[in-house]
Amino acid sequence: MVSDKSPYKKYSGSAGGWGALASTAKHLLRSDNVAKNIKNLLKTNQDHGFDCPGCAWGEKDEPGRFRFCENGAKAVNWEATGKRVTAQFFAEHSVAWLAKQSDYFLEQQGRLAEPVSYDAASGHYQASSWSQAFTLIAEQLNQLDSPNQAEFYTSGRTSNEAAFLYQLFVRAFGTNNFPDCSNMCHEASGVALKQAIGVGKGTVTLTDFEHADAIFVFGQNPGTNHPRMLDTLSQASRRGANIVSFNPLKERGLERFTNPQSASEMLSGGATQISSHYFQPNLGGDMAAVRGMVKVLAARHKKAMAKGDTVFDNHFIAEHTTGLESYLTAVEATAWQQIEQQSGLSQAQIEQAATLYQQADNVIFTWAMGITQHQHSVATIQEMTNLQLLFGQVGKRGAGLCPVRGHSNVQGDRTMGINEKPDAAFLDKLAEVFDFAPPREHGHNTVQAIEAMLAGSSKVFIGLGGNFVAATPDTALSKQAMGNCQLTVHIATKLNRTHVTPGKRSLILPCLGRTDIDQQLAGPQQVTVEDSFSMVHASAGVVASDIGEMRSEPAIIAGMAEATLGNSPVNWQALIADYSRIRQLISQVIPGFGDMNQRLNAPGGFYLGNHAAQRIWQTPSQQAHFHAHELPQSIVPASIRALSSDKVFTLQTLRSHDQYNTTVYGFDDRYRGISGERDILLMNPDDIAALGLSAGAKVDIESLWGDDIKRQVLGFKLIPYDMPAGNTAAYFPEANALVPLASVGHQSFTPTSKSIAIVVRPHKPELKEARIL
Ligand SMILES: Nc1nc2c(c(=O)[nH]1)N[C@H]1C(S)=C(S)[C@@H](COP(=O)(O)OP(=O)(O)OC[C@H]3O[C@@H](n4cnc5c(=O)[nH]c(N)nc54)[C@H](O)[C@@H]3O)O[C@H]1N2
Ligand SMILES: Nc1nc2c(c(=O)[nH]1)N[C@H]1C(S)=C(S)[C@@H](COP(=O)(O)OP(=O)(O)OC[C@H]3O[C@@H](n4cnc5c(=O)[nH]c(N)nc54)[C@H](O)[C@@H]3O)O[C@H]1N2
Ligand SMILES: [Mo]
Repeated sequence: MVSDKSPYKKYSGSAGGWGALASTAKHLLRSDNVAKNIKNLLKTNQDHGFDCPGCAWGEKDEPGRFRFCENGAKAVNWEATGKRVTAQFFAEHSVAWLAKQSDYFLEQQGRLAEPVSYDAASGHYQASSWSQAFTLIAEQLNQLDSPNQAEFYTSGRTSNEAAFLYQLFVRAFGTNNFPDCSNMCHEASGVALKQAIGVGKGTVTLTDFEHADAIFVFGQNPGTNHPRMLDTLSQASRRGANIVSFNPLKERGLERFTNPQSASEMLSGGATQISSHYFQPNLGGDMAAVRGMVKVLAARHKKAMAKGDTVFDNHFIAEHTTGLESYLTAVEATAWQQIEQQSGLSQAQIEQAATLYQQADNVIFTWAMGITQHQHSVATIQEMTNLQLLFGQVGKRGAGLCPVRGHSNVQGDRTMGINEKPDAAFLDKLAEVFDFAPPREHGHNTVQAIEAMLAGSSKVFIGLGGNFVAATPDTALSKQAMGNCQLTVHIATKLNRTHVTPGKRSLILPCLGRTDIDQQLAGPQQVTVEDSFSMVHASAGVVASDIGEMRSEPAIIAGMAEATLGNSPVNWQALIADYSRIRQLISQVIPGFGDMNQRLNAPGGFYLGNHAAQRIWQTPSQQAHFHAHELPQSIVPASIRALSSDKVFTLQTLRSHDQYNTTVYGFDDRYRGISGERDILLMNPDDIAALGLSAGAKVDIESLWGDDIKRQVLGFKLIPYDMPAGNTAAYFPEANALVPLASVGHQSFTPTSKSIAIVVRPHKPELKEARIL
């Protein structure tokens, strides 16, 4: 689809292969710690090594394989840099100066090495001792009118041990204000699945992929974001399983893959085709597409029943589900015209997808951000679940539902209680084990936290990892929210945008990363994480870094807790001496974690179990639920379209191959054929022509929301790309300035980062930009 005249060349290679190895080598050699980094990579995801901080895909316990991918290598490499950001660095550079530097520059400065405290008078961060830092935090927290005036953010790299201690500290302090990265990520999956099947997690294990006859991949770019998943998919493809992708963009990793672990593929220049079928729906069109598939299958079922045969799994439906009738009524009432228009797929294409589905005995659905970051994401995931329930594809081998998580322990953090809406049973257990009254009132999610900080009602922000102002929507507003706070505290490995957007007072507290050896009184410590398949396993750093003043996350949490609460409800420092004591507490509180310390010794860790996978439905009715939602009227509401006389496009904000969320490793997006730039807008070539523009033209992008805020980014380069007309794509975090804070998913409150209404105009250099990054 990219024309020959375009300055952009399609990537001709397969995903993975020599291109990935060459890139891995380039990143390794560019680093200043080559030998150490190679040692690190060999320990990635092995027993007695650390869990890859790259993503939450699982690993089977097979000896002799290396278990890292190109992008995991980048993540490890970036953490293991020998460069250090010291108090001296901050003496040389004011916060105002740092705030003008790029995200790439901030990241490049190296590991944060010493605690520092912001001095508003001089505009610099200055050296601080750990005890001064903890004292300041305790003073500020204890002088609040209410514990609900503080926000405790978590990013999903945090270990189970740190997450458990953090939630205990915060609840003992008295609030459930736990905004976390999950609110911007798989929240919709958790909400939708909990209502439908009683658990907010996926139902499959890695072994199920070996028995699936069809794997439907919705809204996900594994070649970049879960590269180890390509290994699993290519094995399934070689076995003859159909892999059916739904993605508006042609993504190379979903097309073909050369496994760097396969000598024969590498040497022969061979590749495995990944997707047997590739459908390109409109952004937000998946619910309509699945509704269409069900419409086709329901008609076939009706016919079959008339002949005494069946298409659906009647036995499963009768025994395990409720709500079928009203769902099928809703399906019947949905017109093909709406289905085709919203999905962007023809009835014939949808029939083909339905046939592929019907022909497979065992079907797995996987999905990621292309499904979860829309207004109707919960409804879409429930629609996908409905289809799986109709065929009894939940709770049998080789089949099920698989939300592919992002951050390497985002699922575990939730399991440990990082949740602004904890359930009563969990709070009861905390009360029983620790003998205090945890707060019952629901706390703030990420968007509500920003609103509270903007309103001045929340005054302290503590961030356990992450990069809040760059990751959240409406960049200008999030920065203002952060600046409003009395105190902002950042527990982090690397300098980022949030740290140079301080509150009136601010602390940066440097912590150890996954790869570092964590030495405590009882010796080197391990922590645990949970992957997308509910496997809990140990992770222990292997590198004796020059850690300077860095402390582990659990130690920093214990320091804050002790200063704020004293030795209540636990002796915090005693827990830090030996993390197995934290795990003993986890065993007492969290279901499924009994005997955690012993069970960790099993190779590959232990499986938490999943009631839905056993067909035990922990819903109020004890049944799995069909949900009957109406399709949205349109993806961009008519009232928003009416705000401009220009053509309105839908914009998704996504990741390039050279970034980890807000961390920019480089400026290339190899598989999409883009190099050396990030301020780009991918667009269908016919749309570019219809705008009277050509490939490479610079444009200004404004989003439409209907309030009095002007949200625009300027001077983005148009790149023609194989995608349906009317849809566009730009990189996050640069395009975050376009995402309106109030535009969130129903029930999930997730910012709608994959469906933003925009207008695109030729670039006018004299305009002033809303983006402040
Ligand atoms: N290297 C690397 N690995 C990562 C990350 C990273 O930044 N870098 N981030 C981690 C995190 S936190 C997460 S959550 C995951 C993210 O993993 P992904 O969800 O793969 O990440 P995105 O780049 O947001 O890609 C979204 C994909 O969905 C498609 N898409 C967008 N909208 C729609 C839609 O409406 N329908 C359909 N069918 N498709 C759509 C896009 O074209 C794109 O291919 O990756 C994790 N792993
Ligand atoms: N427009 C748009 N916005 C999005 C998304 C999108 O697709 N589009 N995706 C959303 C998603 S899925 C997510 S998950 C969020 C991500 O939001 P976050 O999790 O907040 O962001 P990250 O970029 O992953 O955080 C990177 C920072 O974490 C710190 N860090 C790294 N490792 C460690 C560690 O081991 N410990 C500690 N304490 N700190 C560490 C470093 O300082 C680094 O700068 O962004 C969301 N925002
Ligand atoms: Mo994520």
